[in-house]
Amino acid sequence: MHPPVRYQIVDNLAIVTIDNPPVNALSHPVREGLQTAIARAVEEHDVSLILLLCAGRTFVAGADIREFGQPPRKPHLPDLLNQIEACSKPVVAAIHGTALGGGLETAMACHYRCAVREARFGLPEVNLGLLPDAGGTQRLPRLTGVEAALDMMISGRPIGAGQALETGLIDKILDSGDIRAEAISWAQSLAASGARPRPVSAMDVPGEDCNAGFFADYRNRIARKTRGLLSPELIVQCVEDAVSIPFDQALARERSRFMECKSSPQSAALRHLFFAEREAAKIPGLDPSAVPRQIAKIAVLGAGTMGSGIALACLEAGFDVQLLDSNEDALSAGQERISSLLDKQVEKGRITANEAADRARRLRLAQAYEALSDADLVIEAVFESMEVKRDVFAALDQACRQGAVLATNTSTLDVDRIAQATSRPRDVLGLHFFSPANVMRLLEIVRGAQTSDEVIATAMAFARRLGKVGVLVGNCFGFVGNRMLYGYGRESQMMLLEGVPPERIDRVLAGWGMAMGPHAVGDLAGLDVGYKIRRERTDLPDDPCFYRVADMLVERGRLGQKSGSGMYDYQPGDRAPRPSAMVAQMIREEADRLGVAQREVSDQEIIKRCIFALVNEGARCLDEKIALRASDIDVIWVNGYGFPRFRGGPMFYASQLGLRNVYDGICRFRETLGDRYWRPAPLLEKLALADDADGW
Ligand code: 3H9
Repeated sequence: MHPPVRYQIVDNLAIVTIDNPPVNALSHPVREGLQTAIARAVEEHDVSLILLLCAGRTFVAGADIREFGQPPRKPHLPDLLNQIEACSKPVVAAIHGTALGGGLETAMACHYRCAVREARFGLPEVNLGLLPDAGGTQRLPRLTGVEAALDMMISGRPIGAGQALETGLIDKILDSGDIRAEAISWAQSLAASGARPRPVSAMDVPGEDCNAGFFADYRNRIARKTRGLLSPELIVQCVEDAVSIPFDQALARERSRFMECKSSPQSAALRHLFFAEREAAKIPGLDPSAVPRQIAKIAVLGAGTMGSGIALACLEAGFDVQLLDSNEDALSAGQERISSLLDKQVEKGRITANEAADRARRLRLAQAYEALSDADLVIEAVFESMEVKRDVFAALDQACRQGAVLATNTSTLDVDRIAQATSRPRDVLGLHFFSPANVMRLLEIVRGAQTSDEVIATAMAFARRLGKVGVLVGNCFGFVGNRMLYGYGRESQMMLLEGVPPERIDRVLAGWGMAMGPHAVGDLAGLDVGYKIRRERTDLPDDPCFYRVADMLVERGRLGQKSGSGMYDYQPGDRAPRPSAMVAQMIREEADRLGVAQREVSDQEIIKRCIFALVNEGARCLDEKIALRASDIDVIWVNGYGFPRFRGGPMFYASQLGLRNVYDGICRFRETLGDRYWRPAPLLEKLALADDADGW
């Protein structure tokens, strides 16, 4: 095995190279190697300056996240970085790729920093429920000023080299393309000019932007985005320390706050998701020789909200896109939707006018299937009806070239029946996007019984190109996400009949962390969508209460925001939901008619009924191999359904609660609410009753 840290002398420079693929994380052997290398360079008389570089594709991308679950081993990163900073010879960091977390902290412990123009710099610990713990909360404000430092640490978003130079984070941008050669020559010029160690810890924090009210204002500004999270508040406290107490004391407090974060359930949940999202890309059993097909031209069929959103997502990823709809009005409405979304992105400064023009130019419109003859991938996004979709796929079979991938964006229907309408079911699969398709990160990739491994590999690669998390799921009604949604929605509907107002259910679940409450979501998505799907199903329970309130609203023309009223009332031009007296009365009368007793339902019960229903159905999906892994279910619910990231997804949350506790809770609901919906899933029961029940 090659050493993770190399040491080399070039003239008067000691060149220390970290080489720990894939991302040069600061694992224990790296820390040890760095400590030894720095000590050696200090000892060697001929060395006047130390240059720190990384091999491979990136500078250090952070501490080794896998080590957070293990007992800490010396040298600890904060101590090592203090040792680097205290070094008697100047230390220069040369950065390429991404300097993230402990990586950027390492660079800040060096005395001088240079970077290639494409390099990026960030402290993304907040995304893992953590805060920078190797002096980052103290050194960054000293270099960039308080506000810029807070913005980087609270958003977790990296900045580019230009901004890093402007804010004082780095000293020089290297332009030649040969980072090693140019960094050596810059380091030598520093040595020749007699550059001295320049510890950041000895600098003053530029204080002009933190008058008395500054931190209070800052907290207010971030309150909505950081709702429910622990680490952002602790980051702000660390930065308050940076401007008010000596460096060493502040460092000790940074450490104790970091430990608080690290041991929190939130951080465990967020770290779980970090690995879960990467694990989702790995498909066990997939033929390793299955090479993704080349995708350049994409056709999207159906120019409605979903179709145009998918088209926009593909344009944003650089594909040529053909939007096809046989209805001319629908087609031009789709095009207008896309161009108005592009305009908005330009207005908000997210893209330049040139980028918008380039995207618009790559969009072509068509009305006839012949236009699809050269498409590499066709994504069907027409009306959610089996009959309609089968007709479409029979026509695609005629129009598309051999080797084209044929995908349906169905959100619930049987992908195999759709595939059977073609002569090439191996090329057919589901690509289930979530609305708005250019924004939502999730792509459920539905494997049909005959879908080839090559087509699955193509879809996984396609999801990556779109910047989405692709999760492979099996074929059944609603796949993983929408199948589980049925249980969640069912309980939120049942509780209405039991006398819980919709606004209370929404408030409690949003308070628990869901991005929105279920009734507000229903109004946003359109209640008619679920209504039509329920009409298509033949396997619904024989239960007059099942989604009764939603059905009544649709039958009264209350479809949600789009019709100006749904579960809630809306005022023109205002999307704020207002409780409706009429709906409250309608629900009361219907409960009376159906004989549903009104009961006191606690906030805890609201949460448990909705979330345990999810977990129970998730366990069935896992048992039936509709989901490959419990962690895939978590990735789906966090990225597609507004499940709070800081709770790690429904299955992780259940593990944290203890599967036995979840099982017991479900059994109690079976006693009070009956066993129609509350039979524990066999897998949950098996795991919960096993002696060592601690996860899936
Ligand atoms: C920290 O630094 C705390 C300190 O303040 C204090 C400490 C005392 N550790 O994402 P990719 C793996 S907290 C371990 O697919 P990309 C990843 O799992 C850390 N493993 O590549 C994957 O493994 P596999 C702060 C890591 O090119 C492989 O590397 N830093 C780590 O799309 C490739 O990853 C961060 O939060 C790690 N730190 O993106 C940065 N990072 O192949 C986290 C990656 O087995 N990392 N792996 O699935 C990233 O954001 C992205 O990985 C990066 C590359 C942008 C670097």
